[in-house]
Amino acid sequence: MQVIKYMFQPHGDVRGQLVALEEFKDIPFTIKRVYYMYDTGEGVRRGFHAHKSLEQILICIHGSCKILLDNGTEKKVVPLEKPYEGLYVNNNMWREMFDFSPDAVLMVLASELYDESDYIRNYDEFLKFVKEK
Ligand code: T46
Repeated sequence: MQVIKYMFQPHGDVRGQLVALEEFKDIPFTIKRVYYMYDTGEGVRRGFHAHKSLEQILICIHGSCKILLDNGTEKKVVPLEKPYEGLYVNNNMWREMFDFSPDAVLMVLASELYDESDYIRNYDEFLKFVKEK
């Protein structure tokens, strides 16, 4: 499984750091939605689903967390620890987010608006879906 992690260019000076993200320049799709999660409780694991067509970039803009990626045959755990790194998560990929530090803010840039019908929330259905692809 190929893990695609983007290293964004911080514009740093004596004032600190600034990262700018533009669609089709830093992000490989049109950004239709941004959401973020914070105040994630200790030991919480989120996700447990795949998407039929959604593409996303996950950026832990504060603190740290880990992402489990599972394409149906292989699994990989990717730590997100820097505000300038972004994990590309394609469709057809089971994902779980865990090991959130108490101060973690996980921001997600998404290629589509929220659509519950794009979710595959059952793991057996996910395996069937990727096998049929
Ligand atoms: C994903 C991972 C990385 C909305 O109303 N709009 C939204 O855009 C989103 C993302 C969620 N919601 C609602 C739906 C649920 O009632 O917020 C609630 C929590 O969503 P969910 O349980 O799907 O959250 P996670 O953390 O399990 O998964 C989220 C995204 O849903 C998902 O697409 O890839 O983060």
